[in-house]
Amino acid sequence: MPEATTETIDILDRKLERAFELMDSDANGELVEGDLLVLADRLAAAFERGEDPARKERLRNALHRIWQDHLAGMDDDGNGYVDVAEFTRGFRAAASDNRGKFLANVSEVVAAWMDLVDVNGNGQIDVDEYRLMYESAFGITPEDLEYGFRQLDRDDSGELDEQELRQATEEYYTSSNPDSPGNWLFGPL
Ligand SMILES: [Ca+2]
Ligand SMILES: [Ca+2]
Ligand SMILES: [Ca+2]
Ligand SMILES: [Ca+2]
Repeated sequence: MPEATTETIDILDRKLERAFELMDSDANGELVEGDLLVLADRLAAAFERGEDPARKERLRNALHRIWQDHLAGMDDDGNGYVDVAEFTRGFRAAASDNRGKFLANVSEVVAAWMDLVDVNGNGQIDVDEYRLMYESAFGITPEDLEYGFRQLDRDDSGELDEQELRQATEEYYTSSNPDSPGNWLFGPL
């Protein structure tokens, strides 16, 4: 494997730190399984489609699997929680050592999340739904949102389909390229 430059290391670390912040619901820097369950409840409560218990359960199950299969084993110092350094190290390792299973598991989390956001229920995410996904969570400018959406919508159809989301998820968690469209999965970095 060629040595990565400092710059390319930073972009993947930044994305993983962003993912950590998303998952650490009480923002105390200590990731435990309870954070993921709170996250599932919070997202389900934020969207009308989350009132359907099956959708909420799907997201909880997907996050539980991430915990069980990957995160639980990342607590290297055994202090009962995963900190951001253990998380970035562990995610990098999981994405290279156990890539197929890891990507299937994170894709299921993204799909379950998108299923809450898919207001019109057509199985795809349009720009209004994409906006809805972030406006409650982050202070993102409309320009950034539109730009990010266009990055992810590779075939310019005006909708993000499952394949586009899967590709974005893979790039988000594994690519060190600062220009990867998938870097925009969770908005600007
Ligand atoms: Ca926490
Ligand atoms: Ca730890
Ligand atoms: Ca839709
Ligand atoms: Ca598309």
